[in-house]
Amino acid sequence: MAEYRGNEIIAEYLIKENIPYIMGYAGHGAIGLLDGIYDRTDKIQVIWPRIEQAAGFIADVYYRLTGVPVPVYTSTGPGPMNLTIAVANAFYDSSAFLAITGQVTTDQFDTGALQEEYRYFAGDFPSVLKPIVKHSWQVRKVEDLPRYLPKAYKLMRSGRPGPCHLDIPYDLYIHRADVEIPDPQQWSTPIDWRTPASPEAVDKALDMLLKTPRPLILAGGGVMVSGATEELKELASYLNIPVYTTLMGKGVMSEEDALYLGVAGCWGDYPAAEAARNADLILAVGARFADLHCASWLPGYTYNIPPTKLVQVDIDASEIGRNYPVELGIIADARAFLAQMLAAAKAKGLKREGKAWLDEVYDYKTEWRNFVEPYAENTEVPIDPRRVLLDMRRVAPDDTILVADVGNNQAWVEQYWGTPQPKTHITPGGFAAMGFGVCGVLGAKLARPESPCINVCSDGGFTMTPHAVATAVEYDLPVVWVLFNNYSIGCIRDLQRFYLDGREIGTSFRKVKTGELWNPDYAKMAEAMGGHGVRIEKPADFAPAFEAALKSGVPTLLDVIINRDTPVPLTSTWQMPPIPAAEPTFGKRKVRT
Ligand SMILES: Cc1ncc(C[n+]2csc(CCOP(=O)(O)OP(=O)(O)O)c2C)c(N)n1
Ligand SMILES: [Mg+2]
Repeated sequence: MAEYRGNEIIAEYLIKENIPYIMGYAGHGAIGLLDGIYDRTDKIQVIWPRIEQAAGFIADVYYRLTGVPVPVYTSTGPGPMNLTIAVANAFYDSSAFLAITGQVTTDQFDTGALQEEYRYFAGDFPSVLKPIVKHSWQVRKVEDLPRYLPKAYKLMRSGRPGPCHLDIPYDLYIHRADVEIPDPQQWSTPIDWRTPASPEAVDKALDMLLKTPRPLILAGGGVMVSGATEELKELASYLNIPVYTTLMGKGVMSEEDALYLGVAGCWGDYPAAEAARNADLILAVGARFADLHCASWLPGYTYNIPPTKLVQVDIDASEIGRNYPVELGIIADARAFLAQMLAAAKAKGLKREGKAWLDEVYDYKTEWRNFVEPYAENTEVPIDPRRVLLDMRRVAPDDTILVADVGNNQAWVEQYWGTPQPKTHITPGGFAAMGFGVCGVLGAKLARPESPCINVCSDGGFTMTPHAVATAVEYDLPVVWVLFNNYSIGCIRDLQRFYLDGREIGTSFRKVKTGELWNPDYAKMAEAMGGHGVRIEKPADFAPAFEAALKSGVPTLLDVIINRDTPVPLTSTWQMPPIPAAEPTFGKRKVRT
C-alpha cells in the first residue's frame, strides 16, 4: 500500500492495462484527471479533438480495430452531455470505451454548484446514461477508484462488449488515499468469457444444416466483434454453405470468396436478399434481426421466417428470438461456436454437396454483377456515387480501412464498396450517429497507421463535425474524407420523395432568399484547417485525385459533387409505418408460406 492521489491511481491503472491513449475534452472538472497524466505522457498520450463526441467516435473505432477500450474524459455538465451520442453509438454497435465524466466535488452534492445535474437528484449524470452503458459507477471516495477501474475494464471487453462509465467528483482526482493499485492480471484480464455451446446443440445445428437442401449462414456484427472471421470462412468452405451478412457484418468474409453473397438489407446486395428469401434454413450468428436488415419484418422481402427455419446463435440471450421465432436458439460466443461446429463436422467426416443450391445462388451473383459493373464506366455529370466507389475500390490497396458515416453515403458503401480483406469496413449500424465516420476515421488511423484509412460521408454528416480535419492535422493523421456532396440530407429527402409524395421540406441546403442550392466550400474549409481539399465535378477527375490523396501523407478532403437525384437501389425494403413499404427496385418480393 502507498499514498496516491486519485489521478495517479487512474493513470497507473491505465498504464498497467497498456492503454496507449486517453481522449476527451477538458473543463474545470477534468484538469485534475489530466494532471495525473502530466508526468506519464511517455506511456499514455492525450488526444483531444474539438468536441467530446468526436473523442467518443475516435475511441469507438479504435476499439473495433484493436479490442482496446480507451478512456474518454470530459468535464462536468455539458461536456458529459456532448459525449452521450458517442456512448449510445458504441453501445448499440457492441463497441466499447470507458467514459470518465467529471462531477461536482463530494462536498458540493445538491448545492447546485456549476454544472451539477441536481434538480431531480444530486449529481445525477449516471441517470442520463442509464439506457446506453453496460454499467455506471459514481465514485464517492478515492478508495473506490482501485475497486471500480478493473470492474469496468473486465465488463467492457467480455461477453457482448459495451461502454462503461465512471462519474468522478473532481476533488477526488486530487485527494489522496492509502491504496494498492490493482493488477489487471488478477482482476480483469484472465477471464475466459468465450462461452461455447453444448455438444448436443452443436450436433443438432449440424444435423439440420446437413439435411436441408437450401441452407445459409448469416454472419452479423457479433462475428466481427468476436474475431471469428477465420472460423467462419473455414466452416463455410468445409460445409459448402453460402454466407451473407448484416450491414454490421459486412466485411467479415472477403467479398472475393465464391461463397460470399453480400449484405441483406434494404440497400443490401441482391444475391443475399434473394438467397435469404428462398432459403429453408438460416444459421444466424451474432445478428439481431433489426428492421433495416429484415424489411421491417414484412414477409417475402428479406425473409420468410417461418417457413424458413432459424437457428440463432448469440452471446446475448436477450437477442435470441427478439423478432423471429427460432427452431433452435444457442447462447454462445460466435468464435467458440463456429470452431466447435467445424471440429464436430470434421470429426464425423460430415460434408455437404448441395450443388443445385450453389448453382442457384451463383446465378444470383452473376445477375447482380451484370447490374453493378457497368457503373464503373459511367460518365454522367453530376457524378454517379457508384462510379466513385468502384473507382475507389480499384485504386485503394486491399488493406484500406473504410469507415462509413450515416445516410445514403453509408448505403452506397454498403452496395458498391468491396472488402477484399476481412475487418476493413466499419459502419455505425445500430444507433447511426451522423459524424461517426467523419471523426471515427481518425481512430482507424491510430489503430492502423500502416493502412490507408478513408471515410465516406456526405454534406450533412461532415458539416456536423468538420473539425475532424483540424484534429487530423494536429496529430498528423493523414486520412482521406470522400464527401458525397448532394446539397441535402439525402436519405431523408428520399423518404419525402418516395413516401410523402415528393413534399420536400427541410432537407435540402439552400439560400432561403433565392432558393439556390448552397453549401460551404468544403475544399477551402479543409485547406483553412491545414489539410488539402479538392472539389471534383467530373467523374474522370476522381480516381487521380483519390490516388494522389492516398499518397500525399496529408489529411485530404475530396468534395465530390454527386447526382443528388439518383436513389440507392432497393434490394429489399424498409417501412415507415403506417405508410406502405416501397417495392424493391432490383429483385422482387416473394412470399413463401
Ligand atoms: C446526429 C444525427 N441526427 C440526425 C440523424 C437522422 N438522419 C439519418 S441519415 C440523415 C441524413 C444524412 O445526411 P448526409 O450526411 O448529407 O448523408 P446523405 O444521406 O446525403 O448521403 C439524418 C438527418 C442521425 N442519424 N444522426
Ligand atoms: Mg448529403
